[in-house]
Amino acid sequence: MNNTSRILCKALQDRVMSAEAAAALIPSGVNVGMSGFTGSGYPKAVPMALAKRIAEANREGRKFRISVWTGASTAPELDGALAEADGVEMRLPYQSDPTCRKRINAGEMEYLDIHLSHVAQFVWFGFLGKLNIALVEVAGILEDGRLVPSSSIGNNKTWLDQADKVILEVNSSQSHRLEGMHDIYYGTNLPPHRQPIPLVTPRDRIGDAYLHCDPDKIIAIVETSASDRNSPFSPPDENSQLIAGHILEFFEHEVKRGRLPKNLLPLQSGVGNIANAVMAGLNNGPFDNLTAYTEVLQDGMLDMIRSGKLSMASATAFSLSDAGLTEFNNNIEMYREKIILRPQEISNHPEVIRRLGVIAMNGMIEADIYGNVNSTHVMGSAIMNGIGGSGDFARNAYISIFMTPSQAKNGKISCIVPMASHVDHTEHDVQVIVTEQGLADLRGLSPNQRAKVIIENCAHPDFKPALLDYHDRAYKGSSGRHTPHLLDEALSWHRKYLAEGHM
Ligand code: 0RQ
Repeated sequence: MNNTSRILCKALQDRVMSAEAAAALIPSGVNVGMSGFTGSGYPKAVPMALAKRIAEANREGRKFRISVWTGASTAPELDGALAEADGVEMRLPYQSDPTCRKRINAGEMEYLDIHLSHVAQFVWFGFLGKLNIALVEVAGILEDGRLVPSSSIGNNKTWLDQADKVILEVNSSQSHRLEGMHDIYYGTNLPPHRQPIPLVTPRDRIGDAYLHCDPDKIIAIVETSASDRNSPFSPPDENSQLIAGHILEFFEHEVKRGRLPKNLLPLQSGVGNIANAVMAGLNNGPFDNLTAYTEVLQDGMLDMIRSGKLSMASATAFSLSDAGLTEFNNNIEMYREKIILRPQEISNHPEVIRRLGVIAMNGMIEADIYGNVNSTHVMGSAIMNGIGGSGDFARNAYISIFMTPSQAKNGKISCIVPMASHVDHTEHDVQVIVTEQGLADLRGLSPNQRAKVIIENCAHPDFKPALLDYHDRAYKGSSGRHTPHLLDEALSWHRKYLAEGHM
């Protein structure tokens, strides 16, 4: 593929049309599988044209709604526009858009928040109903109809395979040198014939660099040129740096004890400020020849590749700032040798995560004193984003780390609580908890031992006495002493925040 022409397949050229014409091919009531993962590789034009159509229909009193399935979060031009138009019946498997969040929490939009590695299998087996239309951004179409994937893969392979009809957006703002960076696994991946995934290091290629699609299913092709969302990157704040420091110290300790190799094990890192701070810490730290087996590649990992600290990164999507994207495009010849993008059922595959011994590092909303982690719900009921890939990694990792500042809302709320108001990761899947106060290594500890270490090492001093007092009284007063709780009191902790108006 060259940089001037992106639709090389002659047989498909007659299907090129405007975004409005393509959006007119999507009827109300359908399930649409869209590309997009953490703000990259999402369709930029058709969802906005569709949102306009939906808004018009709704104004005229004709209810028009579709269900939107994606890889993960997208951008205002997709989630924001469709939610604003009240055009989404069901959203899955992950979102982080403020308008979507508002509608979901107001009961105006259904949301199915599922492990990202599960989506493809759920669709293949029909657990989610029929996928009617795939709407997928690609970087180009080759002469023979093969598709050059864009800046994320997510569930695109599944959407193209499973949908009755396909609409493609061909985005010329994506570098044509993305061609060859992807690895799409087309192996037998369904029971009862499922085979082992033949991937034993993050650098292994096990598939094809292109996506395939039956040309007869392609009903529209739209040319676009807008770039990805590219959220701004802020330098790590003090808490993030402290958290990163604790994690680095922990790694050094583990290497000394012979429980981690000198170049650690493949790293998975969630998105956001803390994750970037950990990457910055590793970039200045003592470990070399690191690898990543992760979902999302942020600026921090690019920095590590550039400095030579990170020798290989496998992911399913980029999530870069504008500066990160410029750096990537300017030096793409170097980066393309060190980055592989895969479908999310492979980037997040439990079998591979366990085999590689991934070190998983994810953010959380709160953890309780026994190590149960809430990643998704404020006050046990209002969704923030979703579980995303955190569960795929946490359960199967070699070491599963959860990180948060010890307090939220300007110190009004403790992120260490007696009983998590919602549990995404149980005490059995959480091995290390870190706040700016310190790190709690929970491996090998019983619930009461864990409570002491979590409160002592991770809770903010303003909340420590109340948590110690709770645990002490629960130990004395609850019916069982294995995981002591005073049930009435446990959740009044959150009730107090509500009463004070912090949530
Ligand atoms: O809300 O901005 O309205 O004040 O939660 O909190 O501190 O900015 O932290 O951006 O790292 O997000 C768990 C949400 C953390 C994220 C979560 C409020 C806080 C703020 C965000 P405001 P911060 P982060 C890879 C892995 C699940 C998915 C995942 C997440 C907002 O990490 O979505 O891990 N994880 N995926 O004020 C009340 C508390 C709170 C609280 C924070 N205890 N009580 N509000 N907040 N703690 C990526 C993918 O899977 C795609």
